[in-house]
Amino acid sequence: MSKPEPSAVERIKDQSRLLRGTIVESLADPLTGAVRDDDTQLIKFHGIYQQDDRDLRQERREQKLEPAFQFMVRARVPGGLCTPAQWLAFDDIARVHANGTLRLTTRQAFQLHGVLKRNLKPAIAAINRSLLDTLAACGDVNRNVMCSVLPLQRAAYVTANALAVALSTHLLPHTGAYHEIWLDGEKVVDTAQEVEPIYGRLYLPRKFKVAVAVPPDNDVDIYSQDLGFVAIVEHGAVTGYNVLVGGGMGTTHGDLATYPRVADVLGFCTPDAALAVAEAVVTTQRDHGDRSNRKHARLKYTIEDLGLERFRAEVEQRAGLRLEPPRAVSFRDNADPFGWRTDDAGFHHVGLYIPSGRVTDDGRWRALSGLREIAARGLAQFRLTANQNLMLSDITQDRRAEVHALLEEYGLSAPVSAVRQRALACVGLPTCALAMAESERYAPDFLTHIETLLARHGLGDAPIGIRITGCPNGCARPFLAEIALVGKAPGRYNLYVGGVPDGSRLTVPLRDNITESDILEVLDVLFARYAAERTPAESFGAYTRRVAIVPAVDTGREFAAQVGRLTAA
Ligand code: SRM
Ligand code: SF4
Repeated sequence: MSKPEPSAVERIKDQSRLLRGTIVESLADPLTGAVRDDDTQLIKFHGIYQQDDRDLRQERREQKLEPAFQFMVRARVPGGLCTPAQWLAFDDIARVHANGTLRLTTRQAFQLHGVLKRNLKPAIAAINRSLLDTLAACGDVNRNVMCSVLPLQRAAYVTANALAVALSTHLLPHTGAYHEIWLDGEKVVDTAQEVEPIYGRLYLPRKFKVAVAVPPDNDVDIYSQDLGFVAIVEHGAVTGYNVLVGGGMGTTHGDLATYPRVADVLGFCTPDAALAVAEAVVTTQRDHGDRSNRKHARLKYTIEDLGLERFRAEVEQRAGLRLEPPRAVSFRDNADPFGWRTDDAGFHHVGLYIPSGRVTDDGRWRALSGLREIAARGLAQFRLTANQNLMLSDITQDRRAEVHALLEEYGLSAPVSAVRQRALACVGLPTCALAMAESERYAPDFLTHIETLLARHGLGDAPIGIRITGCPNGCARPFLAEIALVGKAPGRYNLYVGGVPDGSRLTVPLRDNITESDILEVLDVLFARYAAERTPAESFGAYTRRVAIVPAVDTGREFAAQVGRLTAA
């Protein structure tokens, strides 16, 4: 059988001279707000997406104008840890070069929206001056490396965070393109001589995601990552990591060959072996991943195709070591910690709720202004969480009262229901080109309906995890939620239930393509039963599985089979 043709993106990467393409020429073209077609793929590796304001599409079409092109810029923040000075820098960049809001993402990164082409270079230069950058925040490379945020066992968290930073640095592309294009760095004279030691000139077949978790917190949703390191902590110190591989969320409506997948446990490695193991996993994916079908190119499919045993053997051979049997771990929760905590070294931390990660000023809730003030006074470190929230951390005893007062003054400690605190919603409309339905803009209203329903059934404080996405790509990791809505068309969603609070099990497809009133009707019945029949401390997701409201679905293929049954019905 002949080898399938590489995908169009492979051709673009191949001809790009290590990610240069014609980005410089695209930026210089004053006749359009867009970049050239091939460059739209290449700028992703530089942390940029070309978008247009979808709210304005129709009007602009009628006026025979080109779409309102603008760019989303994503900055890598390894482990989500950002200094007050960096927070201030992003606050400033958002006002001067973007739409005046900051967006904290589900991967602990910053996103700026609404950046015009002419503002890209100054924005990226300013980000780099803050000692963060946008290189490899998107594209077929390793993305922002995540790490649990709550440093209660301080030494273990410092080690875990250091690993996240080391992984991020180790897996960065080596091309000089980024510095040349955005920072006026010296031009590489002969790009043919330039090498990408880990990726090679075609980079990876698809995006790649890594996280480090510190049990019992699974705030980074470790089972959804291509590669996860689970810290094994003994007597306060990290003795090694369980290595997880092959998690992923993305699916395509109507394509049963695509499915979300919970990561497998590959084995245990010592701390000094972690980088070698990571590199071996990455290069195995580089060499074995599917380069013809991008819908089948993530590591999860490579592992399904190779089999876990062969995959492990390949990784061990490349890393030059044997993985040990995994250690026993148990996770408590994949949500963020909220409110005040004190770690074992006496530092204080406070988890703040940021609705869908959008930092802005909205009535009495003035996050943009309040957080700027806290940053300006240098009162705390800023930890972006994997659930779009923020932890102000490392606050000393003598500054705690001052932080507390500022949080009150700016409305940031106003009480919020448990269900709202745990909710995630992806960006969706109007910026996301792939959105089929509203998500971030819909979440507040939908959650109000849910709060009403829960109250009606005496479940007011039930901490049920709800996640909404505007399409099945899974950016808010919906397929690990207790309840998920996934956009199918304007005002229509697929409904899923049955994930569990520790983030270890997939949701189960329950209804296809239904409206808000249908969703609320289904949930009304389920909440009534849950209120009456749950066992003490039983989560909503675990309940739906126990009483078999949903069929058993644990693997990606079972998930796809259930989608097939639903859509055929
Ligand atoms: Fe995502 C594409 C937003 C986390 C799976 N994601 C996109 C794009 C760039 C749309 C596009 O390609 O044109 C979205 C930009 C929207 C906008 O206007 O800002 C987008 N993804 C996001 C963010 C901002 C969601 C959020 O509300 O926070 C998250 C940014 C993370 C970051 O800082 O790097 C984000 N995306 C995720 C996650 C969650 C995670 O990584 O933990 C996933 C699921 C996990 C996974 O990858 O399996 C995710 N995004 C996708 C996919 C589907 C990938 C797949 O395997 O099929 C796409 C589409 C694609 O790659 O083709 C996508
Ligand atoms: Fe866009 Fe879909 Fe991701 Fe939401 S899940 S941000 S709609 S790609």
